[in-house]
Amino acid sequence: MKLPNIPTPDEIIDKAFNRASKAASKVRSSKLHPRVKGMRIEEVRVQTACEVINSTFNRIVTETPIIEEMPEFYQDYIDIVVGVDQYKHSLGAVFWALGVLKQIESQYTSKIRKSDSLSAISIRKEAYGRIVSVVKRISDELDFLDFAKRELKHMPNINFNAVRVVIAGFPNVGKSTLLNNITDASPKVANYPFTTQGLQIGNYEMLYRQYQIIDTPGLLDRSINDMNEIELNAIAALEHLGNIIIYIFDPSETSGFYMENQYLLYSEIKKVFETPMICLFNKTDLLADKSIIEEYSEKIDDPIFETSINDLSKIDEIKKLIQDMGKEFAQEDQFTQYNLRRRHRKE
Ligand SMILES: Nc1nc2c(ncn2[C@@H]2O[C@H](COP(=O)(O)OP(=O)(O)OP(=O)(O)O)[C@@H](O)[C@H]2O)c(=O)[nH]1
Ligand SMILES: [Mg+2]
Repeated sequence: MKLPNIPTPDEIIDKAFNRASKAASKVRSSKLHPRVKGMRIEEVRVQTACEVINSTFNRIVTETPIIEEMPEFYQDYIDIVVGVDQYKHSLGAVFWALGVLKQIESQYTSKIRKSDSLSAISIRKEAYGRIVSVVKRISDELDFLDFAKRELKHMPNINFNAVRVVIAGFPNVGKSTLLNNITDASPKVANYPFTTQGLQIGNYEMLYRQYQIIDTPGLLDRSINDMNEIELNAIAALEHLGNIIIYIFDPSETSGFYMENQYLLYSEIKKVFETPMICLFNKTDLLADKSIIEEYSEKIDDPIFETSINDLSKIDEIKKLIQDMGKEFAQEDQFTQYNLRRRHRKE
């Protein structure tokens, strides 16, 4: 997500006062009558300083997306990464400063106009003091918005018109390897758990429909209260993004996790989310006998595939199943987009 640049309070104030001085110099070299010139100089300084700051603040509030208007996944993501309350509070503070600066501008310019050249200077100084204190007063909020900009830069780009498939499972079971084989994405794959730090996304198109595959970091069968930011984002993806969940088991247990625990997590996901699921028993190349697959297959009602990194023949079957299961999702959106594109081309 691209958020606006946030200058520091000192940068904001320096820029405003510099511009104000330049505007004042123009008045100073003008042909105004000396009796009004002094007042006009101070009036222009206050006016310019307020306007310059307000144009920065205006840019910040208009370019920062309104949380409530975003899809739920983004709202959750922002909440997990930086905190929605603080985000709203900080934006509210910038709104507040905008309003106060407008008041200062009209109040002090009118005071200056009613004064004489000498007292105009002290009125302007008072206005400057108030301007500085308003900007400093929201320095924590500006600081937060700058932090949010950096943190949210890598927020994943979700295609809400695509059929979205979320890959879930324990760490190291082969989730990113599957994403790699199914789409054009090249996620990091390594032989130790927790390789995937954030959400990895890959896309493909099949028969005019778009598919987005979202690879999540490994989850453990533990309570939501014990989860870290990375795991919470994976849960947010399961909750708001997945039209379909692919759950990967590692029956070889070379990932370092017992099948029983992997099954517990699967049951938990099944209980909490109503999303249709596909199950993969992966790393079958490492299995001497398949009794463990048979044992767990009996407890699972969802479609099951036996997969292995050495045998990609199942990938097409999995894609075909995703296509069938995904028929009911996003179809209207897809057609609207398609028709719009066609109409656009005709015009
Ligand atoms: N032998 C074998 N190794 C596999 C298979 N699938 C994946 N691996 C290996 O298992 C390791 C982990 O694979 P990843 O795809 O990174 O696993 P992940 O589930 O994404 O792991 P996290 O992102 O840490 O949760 C890598 O070394 C893969 O090469 C398979 O079918 N057979
Ligand atoms: Mg991974």
